[in-house]
Amino acid sequence: MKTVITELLGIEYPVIQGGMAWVGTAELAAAVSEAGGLGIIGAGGAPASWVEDQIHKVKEKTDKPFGVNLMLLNPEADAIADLLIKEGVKVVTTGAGNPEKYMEVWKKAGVRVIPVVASTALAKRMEKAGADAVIAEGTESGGHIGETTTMALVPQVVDAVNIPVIAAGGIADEFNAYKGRGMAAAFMLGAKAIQMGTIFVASKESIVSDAYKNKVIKARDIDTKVTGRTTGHPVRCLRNQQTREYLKLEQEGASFEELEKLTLGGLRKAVVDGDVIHGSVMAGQIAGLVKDSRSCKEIIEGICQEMKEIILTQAEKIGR
Ligand code: TUI
Repeated sequence: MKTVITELLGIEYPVIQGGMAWVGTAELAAAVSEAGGLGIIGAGGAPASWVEDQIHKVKEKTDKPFGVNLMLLNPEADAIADLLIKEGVKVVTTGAGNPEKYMEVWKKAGVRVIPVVASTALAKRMEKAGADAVIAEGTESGGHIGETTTMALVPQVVDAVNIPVIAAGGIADEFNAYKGRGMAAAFMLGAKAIQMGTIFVASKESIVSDAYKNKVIKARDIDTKVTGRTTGHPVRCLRNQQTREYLKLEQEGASFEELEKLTLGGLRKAVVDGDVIHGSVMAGQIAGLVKDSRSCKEIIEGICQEMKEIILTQAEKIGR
């Protein structure tokens, strides 16, 4: 399946894995890349030494292209930015900020730079700074989010820039005769690839705890909550005791420090320890559509194969 993104990145399918902290390990990234998509190591808040180790592990597992997501609030972001060049990583996606200060060195080193944006303003800035593409991530996504929905954001970003746009947020067609419908919709909005996170959290190769996977699989459409709107760090998670307590405290006007205490280390707690009661079970609104655990190959091939068919059959129906 050829698009400008598959050509740019040297991959078989226009599917990119979301850069998920704790979840985007070497195991998942290698599985997505082996399946023909672009696997991503999620640096999250991890030290540079951990990222280095994961890069080495992916290189052992696959010869196919992979990338690293640099979460810009990471205290070791500068060191990780340098590490990516040293290790010859071909693609970097960024999140939770503006990566402008790294763009020049990355570009000089031949790294493909694909920032996640939640607005047309940042998309334009990234294009000017030399980004190869942008990921327009709607508020349906899990984790740290912007305000605008994928449906509204993607076409506006597509019109605002001349570089390719990758759509993210709310795409995870899996358990349905029309597996490719979300991807087809994204392409109709002008996207040239999709990024998915939640569906890969529940995949066979994902190392997250069974409790986390089961919570994603059991989730319904209305089961996510956004905490941290008042602190300026809105984060979407599956609702549990932690989100309930957080939202109550937030409503009562609790201090930033008090709120932070509740979520500190929360993602690790849910992913590694399997504590989905007190931990942060980050997931997107599309979790309700994820109804079983499949291999990354099944997920990617299923969605891409059915996408073209859907576009053709829908066009036929409209024509009638
Ligand atoms: O980054 C993500 N998702 C994440 S990061 C993360 S770790 C974290 N946990 C708690 C608080 C903060 C981070 C968990 N999930 N997605 C990409 C993304 N980037 N979504 C939204 C943005 C974004 C928002 C505002 C990017 C840039 C921005 O503005 C930057 C600027 O300077 O204009």
